[in-house]
Amino acid sequence: MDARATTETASAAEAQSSAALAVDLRSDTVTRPTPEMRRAMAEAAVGDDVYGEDPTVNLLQSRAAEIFGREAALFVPSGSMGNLIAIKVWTRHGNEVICEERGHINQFEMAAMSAIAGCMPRTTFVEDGILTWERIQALIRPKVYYRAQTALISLESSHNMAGGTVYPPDVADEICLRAHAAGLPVHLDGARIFNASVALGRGVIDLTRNFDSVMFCLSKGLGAPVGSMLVSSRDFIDKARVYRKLFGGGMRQAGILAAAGLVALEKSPARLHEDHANARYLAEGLAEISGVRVDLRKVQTNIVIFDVSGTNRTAPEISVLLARHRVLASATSAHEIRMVTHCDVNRAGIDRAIEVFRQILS
Ligand code: TLP
Repeated sequence: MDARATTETASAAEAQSSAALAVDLRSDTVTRPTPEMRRAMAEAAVGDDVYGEDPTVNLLQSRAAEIFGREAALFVPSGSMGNLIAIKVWTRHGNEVICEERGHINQFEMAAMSAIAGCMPRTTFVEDGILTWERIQALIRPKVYYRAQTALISLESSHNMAGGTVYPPDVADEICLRAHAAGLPVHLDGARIFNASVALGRGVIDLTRNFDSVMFCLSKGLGAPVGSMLVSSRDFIDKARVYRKLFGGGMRQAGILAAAGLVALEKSPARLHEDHANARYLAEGLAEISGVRVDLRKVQTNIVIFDVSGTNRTAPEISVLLARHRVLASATSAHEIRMVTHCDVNRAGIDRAIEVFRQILS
């Protein structure tokens, strides 16, 4: 056997087992499929989904449409592709898309909105990430032929980089209704819409009914290994399917993945309140450490973003020290760290994270 291959395999396995031993708070994307998901994957009925013949994908799509009270849904490989497809459906080259400055579509999607959809982001910064109609209205271009035209508004709830904040339903509804009156569609990057739903105690239909399209992720807090969904009208989904293929996202026996997604969709929302309680407990624990500043009002879901400038260390330095003690977190800037709770970290793990944090700063 090739010695190099053996070494690589060993180090990949080592990396996996040390990540498994770690308290991994880098993201809720790091979860591993549950035994129930793995069983469902092994037993999934499959077919060629490009031909629309995968029964498990079709079931996932019809359940997602039903849960969101929409005509249709589409299984896509990632949240980023789902957002890009929505932008493509709603816009043409040379259009503008209004979003909050730290929105995932603006900061973390490889400038795909411009590189692939040919659109310019038109952004504004709001401390808690929650746009209002007043803010948006000021960014809409006048309808004159010599200005680029606004074609889409995109909101994010929960707002990842604002620390998991959620749109109050009346604020989101007002934006959607006024946008429609102005002839503009509104897309929701609802990667974590189930977290928003749990935080607000309102069903996802209720929170999303006025949006023209919604993307949500199966592979974040819901714990599936791969995949996101677009939900909307039949007409939108028919167009979205074309763009999914154009972007290389046409999958074949994808029922293997959809099977885990179905388990995630049916079972996981009911346990998200545990992640929220852990995030609050974590935030309160961190807030007691000297030099750490946490805005507890923003800790509404499973994300805690906090400021470490008072510790005399930078956020990247702290995250390296934490990693040495197998507590993993992401530095999101020179002085801010993000920790995300999820189903693979329990209360004991949170206690360990707080304790290690306290130790490395003392
Ligand atoms: N977010 C990831 C990173 O890309 C930052 C994370 O660790 O939080 N919308 C939102 C609001 C997201 O947070 C993410 C992923 C996506 C879209 C994209 O989903 P994927 O990773 O499936 O492309």
